[in-house]
Amino acid sequence: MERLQNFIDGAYCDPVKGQYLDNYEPASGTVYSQIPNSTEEDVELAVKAAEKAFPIWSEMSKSERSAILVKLSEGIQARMDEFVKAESRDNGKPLSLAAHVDIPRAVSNFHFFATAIIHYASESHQMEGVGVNYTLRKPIGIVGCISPWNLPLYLFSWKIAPALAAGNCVIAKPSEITPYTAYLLGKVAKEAGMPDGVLNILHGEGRYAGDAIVKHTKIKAISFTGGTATGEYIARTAAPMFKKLSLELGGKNPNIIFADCDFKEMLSTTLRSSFANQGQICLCGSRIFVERPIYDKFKEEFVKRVDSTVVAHPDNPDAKLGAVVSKPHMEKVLSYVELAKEEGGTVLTGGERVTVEGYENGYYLRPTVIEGLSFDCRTNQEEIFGPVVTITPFDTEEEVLMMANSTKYGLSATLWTSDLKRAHRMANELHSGIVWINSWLVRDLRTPFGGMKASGVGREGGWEALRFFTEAKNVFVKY
Ligand code: TXE
Repeated sequence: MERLQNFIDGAYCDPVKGQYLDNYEPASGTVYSQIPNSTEEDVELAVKAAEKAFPIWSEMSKSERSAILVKLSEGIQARMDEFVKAESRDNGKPLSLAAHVDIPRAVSNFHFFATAIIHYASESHQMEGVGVNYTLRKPIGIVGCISPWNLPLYLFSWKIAPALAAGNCVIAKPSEITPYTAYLLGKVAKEAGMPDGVLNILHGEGRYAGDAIVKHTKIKAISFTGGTATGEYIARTAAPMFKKLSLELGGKNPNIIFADCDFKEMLSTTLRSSFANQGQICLCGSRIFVERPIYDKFKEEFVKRVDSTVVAHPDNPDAKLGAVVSKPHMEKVLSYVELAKEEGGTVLTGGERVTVEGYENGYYLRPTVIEGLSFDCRTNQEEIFGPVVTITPFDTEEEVLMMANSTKYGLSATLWTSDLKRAHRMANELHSGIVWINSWLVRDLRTPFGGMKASGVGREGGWEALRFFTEAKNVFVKY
């Protein structure tokens, strides 16, 4: 059985206490490797390595750091096939999705921040006749990056790239459910010439390794992506320590469809925004609101397309959906289908486990569409994070805005209409950090990324990320 290792101080190493976790392959439901279940002793080793490396890394010129991050980006690109297979095997997503989305985006994340840091400048404020202010934006020091299992390397790199570019040393922990691509990254960083101790990658459960990172007094900022409940726990722990916190949490995103939309384009995009990555993207539009005049037409067309969606082994080139990430998560999603029925919903299609021949123990679910629920029932208020959407008709803008804004979340929203005035009006009123009009998941890495309310605190992307990973210092000089 392959045993993964932590990557600390530029070398792979076993966990100090010798504890390991089983790592499952969702497509077959079998254990295929083991990972360190790291403890505070491992975090301490990583912090010591990061402390030693910080002067070297932070005093490097931006262009030197940039060059190393470009090489890191190119290193992943050169190993595309290895990373794609590893990601798909670890997460259960179709190989095609890992190949077209996950790993190319990880390559882009490193390349984007390798170039952004070159242009990252700070301000100066002139006080006529008195003096001049200049702002220094210096690296924080040692930062912690903790990421989830749904887009493993994509979100892992989305955090560590700006942290490294800004000159920080990083203690990073991927999800214990999908550790493999982060594990591979260690050697790529080494080969890219990253000094030992700059990037430290630890594996293990959030309650042990994750908690130890959050609690360590020398780790001055935490960038976290994951569940809202976990984010709340981390905030309670880190707040009294006055750590900088970036929290990217859950979502329950509305997909609002007006009768005047481009129906064909809306339908094909809505299939993606509903079920991409088995619905395990916090940006998925899981609550679909359809203006009444086209509700029946939408329902008939959408359900027909969902019915013909191929759920198969991730290696199958026809697979639109692979396996969901774990058995507990599969059971959680199925429990929400049962809840929906109890709340009065009608399952129009899906709602059950799929048996894929030869992989009977894999975690496969049919994409599911449910109608007839009230907008404020639990199924429509709580995050399911699986291939399950609800559809609900509406009559007026006011009504759909009220329903869309009724959850505790505020991450993203999608809006389909040909009426430009209505589009701007709605975008302005929706409680979300991101609004896609006549599109979904179009991403410009320069834009502020994140949500409001229970979807998180702070923003990632572009200058937002570089500002998070630096401390601003205002210096005034008298003439
Ligand atoms: O989250 P968890 P998961 C959300 C998504 C879903 C959840 C799925 O909505 O609810 O994340 O990811 C570590 N101290 N988003 O189940 O359990 C854990 O080991 C420190 C939203 O993985 O919160 C893992 O590495 N760390 C997001 C990471 O936290 C702890 C996009 C996430 O685990 C910890 C993706 C603790 N006490 C998923 N407990 C967005 N908004 O972009 C756990 N961890």
